[in-house]
Amino acid sequence: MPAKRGPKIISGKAVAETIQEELQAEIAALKKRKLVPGLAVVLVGEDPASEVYVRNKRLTCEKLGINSYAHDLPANTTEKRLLNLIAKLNADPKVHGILVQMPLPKHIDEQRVLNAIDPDKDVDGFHPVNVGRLLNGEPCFLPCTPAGCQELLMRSGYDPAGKHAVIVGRSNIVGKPLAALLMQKGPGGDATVTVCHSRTKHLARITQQADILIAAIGMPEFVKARMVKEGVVIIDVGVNRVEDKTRKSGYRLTGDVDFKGVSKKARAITPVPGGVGPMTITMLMKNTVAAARRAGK
Ligand code: L34
Repeated sequence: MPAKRGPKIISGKAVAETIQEELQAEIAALKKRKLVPGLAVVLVGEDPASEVYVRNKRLTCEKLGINSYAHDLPANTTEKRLLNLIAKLNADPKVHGILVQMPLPKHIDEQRVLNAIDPDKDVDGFHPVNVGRLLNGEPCFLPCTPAGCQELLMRSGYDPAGKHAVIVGRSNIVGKPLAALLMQKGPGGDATVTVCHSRTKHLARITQQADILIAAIGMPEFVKARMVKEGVVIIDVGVNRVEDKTRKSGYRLTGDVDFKGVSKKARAITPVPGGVGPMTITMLMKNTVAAARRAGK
């Protein structure tokens, strides 16, 4: 018997590079019109994972020629001060996009902060106006992680149209908006979508039906081989830090999927790191360029 080949590894890193090259051309065209896209990146407190993600976002801005405006605030910043900053950024014509990295410290009401961002600068797509537009199928800023998952599927040759996409996780950041995107009529959509979560009964029976399985529950290696069918395409959104004393950092990154086990059955799978993470960042850049283009009209 021939040796079974492993799954195709869907490299988010590589796809992100391609999209970034496309963006660089657009940014160059905007610059000829003296328009430099600007992104305000707001970080409150010192969550170590958030610090890494925010650094990656700022570095990518730099690489592409987007102006990034850093606002690092201490963990004890009041909600009022943060709202004041957002009001200033809303009014600043150099700032086309505003990103407030989540999670925020517990004493700050996240939704109140998101509601304060001008929907035309809401490059995360978290403002209720943009969430509503997404559900209605109107043009809007697409939330970065769900948009990244969709692009990754389309550009890797796994069109979700007519497929059963099962999403594990129902967060406002990933699960809910991704369900809306994949069920949307038209390119990148037309899937039959099932959303599962921590209270779902017989979860494995449902995940076993997935043609495309998206794991976004934030639990390391939650999805096991027995929970998927042969030939499934897997998008692993999880970025979990698990203790690993053999590493200098003291931890390693792992997704929400048992990569090794599931690889025996999957047709294709995203790695962690190097999968959805770089796509999230790239979609943020794409939204920022779109915001600048619109502001210049
Ligand atoms: N406001 N908050 C707001 N917008 C977002 O879109 C996010 N998200 C999530 C958390 N909070 C947010 C992100 O930016 C998750 N997220 C994110 C961004 C980048 C990466 C992971 C999550 C990333 O760069 N991941 C790398 C590994 C990074 C590492 O070494 O830790 C990867 O290759 O997966």
